[in-house]
Amino acid sequence: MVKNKRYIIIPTYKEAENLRELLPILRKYNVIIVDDNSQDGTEEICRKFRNVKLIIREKKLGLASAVLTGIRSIREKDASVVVTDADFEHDYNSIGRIFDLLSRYDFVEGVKKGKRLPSRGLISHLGTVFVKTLVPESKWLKDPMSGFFGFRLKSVNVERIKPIGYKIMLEVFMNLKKGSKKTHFPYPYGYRKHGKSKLSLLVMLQFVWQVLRLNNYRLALFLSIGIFGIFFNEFLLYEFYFFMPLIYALVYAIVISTLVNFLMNHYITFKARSPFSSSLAKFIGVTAASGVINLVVAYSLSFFMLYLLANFVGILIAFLFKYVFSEGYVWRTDNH
Ligand SMILES: Nc1nc2c(ncn2[C@@H]2O[C@H](COP(=O)(O)OP(=O)(O)O)[C@@H](O)[C@H]2O)c(=O)[nH]1
Ligand SMILES: [Mg+2]
Repeated sequence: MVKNKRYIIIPTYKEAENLRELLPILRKYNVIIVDDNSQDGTEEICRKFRNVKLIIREKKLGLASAVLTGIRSIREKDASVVVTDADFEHDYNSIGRIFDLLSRYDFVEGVKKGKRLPSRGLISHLGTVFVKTLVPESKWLKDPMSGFFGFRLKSVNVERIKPIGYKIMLEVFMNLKKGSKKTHFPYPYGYRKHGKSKLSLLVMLQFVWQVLRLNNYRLALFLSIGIFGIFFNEFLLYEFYFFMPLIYALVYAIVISTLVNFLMNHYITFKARSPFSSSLAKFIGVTAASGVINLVVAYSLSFFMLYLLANFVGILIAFLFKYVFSEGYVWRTDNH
């Protein structure tokens, strides 16, 4: 290995041809290749380089866990680490500058600049919106789907990282220690030289699961509390209607169930992460707006489909609206 504390981690699966061209340009650094038993000549190529440490895992276990295996293998506590790929999509000429930045920062995010294939650009854009909505703490990241980044080993709670799927940068970022200094680093995005991408439907589903986990299942709680609210509202209406006219019974049932919905979300889903009174005021506004959205969508769609189905679509859209605004406005958090 090289006598400096600069480590590059590259997860690989069937990248022998790319590695043949890549390893000669990384001689200045300690390179850790975590390969998932590709059996394509990767081993022979790596053995030719004294600065390369090769870790071979038994079988294909995923990109994120490969990177974590690499991180755990570093003995020097004050090491700087850059994570990259083997297929020339990342800009290897920038690695030196990322290491330089790591003398002043704890975390450097590689941000793609330049055009991409339209289909991949769209998937990546949707993924970005999805993460930023459900995990507000990730808002600082410009390219949360990126796999090109650097960090100081001692600034990360490595033992807390739970690797799943592809998005290891997001996981490292979420486990940065408090007060870490971060910066962005734009780099020109390249095209894969040899072989093909390992991105699959399974990997995309793992990403959705990862985001729901980082979201602490707030979306699921919000939905459950909402469904409970429907039954609670009906129950109240049924009881009140025994001793008051329907219009009053409706008003009481709606007001009480809306307030209970607020209290449950305030204390359970969002764990009182913003002040009670301002959250309540915003919640009432958002609830009213979502009612209007439900009405407008249901009425417009009723010209094209059964009114019950139209209303169901209206309820879904209103629900999504309400959740997005609960997360980013009613109970907005300014962490990170
Ligand atoms: N060890 C390991 N590496 C992987 C795995 N999946 C992908 N990689 C590597 O991770 C890097 C990025 O993967 P790639 O398929 O190019 O993803 P894309 O750039 O998002 O299309 C490449 O170097 C891959 O060889 C895996 O399951 N295990
Ligand atoms: Mg790639």
